[in-house]
Amino acid sequence: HSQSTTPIVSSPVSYVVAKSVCFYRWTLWFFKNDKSKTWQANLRLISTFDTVEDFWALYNHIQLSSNLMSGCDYSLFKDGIEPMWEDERNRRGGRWLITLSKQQRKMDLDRFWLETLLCLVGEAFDDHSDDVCGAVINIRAKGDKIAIWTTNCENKEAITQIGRVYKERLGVPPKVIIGYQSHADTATKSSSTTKNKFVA
Ligand code: MGP
Repeated sequence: HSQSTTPIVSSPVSYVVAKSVCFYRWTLWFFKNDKSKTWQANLRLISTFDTVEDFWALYNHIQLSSNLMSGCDYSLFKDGIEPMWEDERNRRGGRWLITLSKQQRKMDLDRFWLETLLCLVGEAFDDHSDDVCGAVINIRAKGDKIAIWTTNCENKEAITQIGRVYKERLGVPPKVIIGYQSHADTATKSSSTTKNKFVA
C-alpha cells in the first residue's frame, strides 16, 4: 500500500534563478555631514552586492541623490577599497571630476550618477576597469560633484581611456572639458581649484 504513494521523483523539483554575477563585488557607502564627528566617522557602509539584480534592488531601495541633504555623499567602491584618499588603492590615485551647476541638480544629477554606477558595475572601461576604484557623488549647496576614482594618477593610458568613455557615456558635449586631478593635489590644495593632470 505505502509503495503506491511513493512519488516517482523522490525529491521536490527545485530550480535556481540565475543571477547576472558582476566581475567585481561592490560596496555602497553613505556620508552624512555631522560636524561633531571626524570625516571618517561620518562614513557608513550601506551594503555590498555582486549581481546586477542585487544592484537594482539596492538602487531602488535608497533615496535618489537629488533628495539627499546638502553635505551628503554616496560612494560605490570595489569591495575592499575604502572610499577615502588614505586607502592603499587610492593613495597614488586621482579622479575624473564632473562639476555640476546648481541648475543641473534637477536636469542631470540623478541620471549622471546612475550612468556612473552602470559604468562601474558593467565594467564599461574594458581592460582598464581594473584601474577603477570607485565613484563618489557629493551633494553640495555650492554645486554637486560626481567623480570616478582611479588607482594611479601616473597610468596615463588607463586614465585617458576611462575619461574618454566616461564623458561619452554621460553625453557630455565634446566642447565641455572634464579634468582629472590627483588626490594628493586635492588633499593639499591651497586654493579652491586643483590643477588638472589630464583633460578629456
Ligand atoms: P569633499 O567632501 O570631498 O568636498 O571634501 P567638498 O565638501 O565639496 O569641499 P571642497 O574642499 O572640495 O570644496 C571636504 C573635506 O572633507 C576635505 O577638505 C577633507 O577635510 C575631508 N575629506 C574628503 N575626502 C574625500 C577625504 C578623504 O578621503 N580622507 C580624509 N581624511 N578626509 C577627506
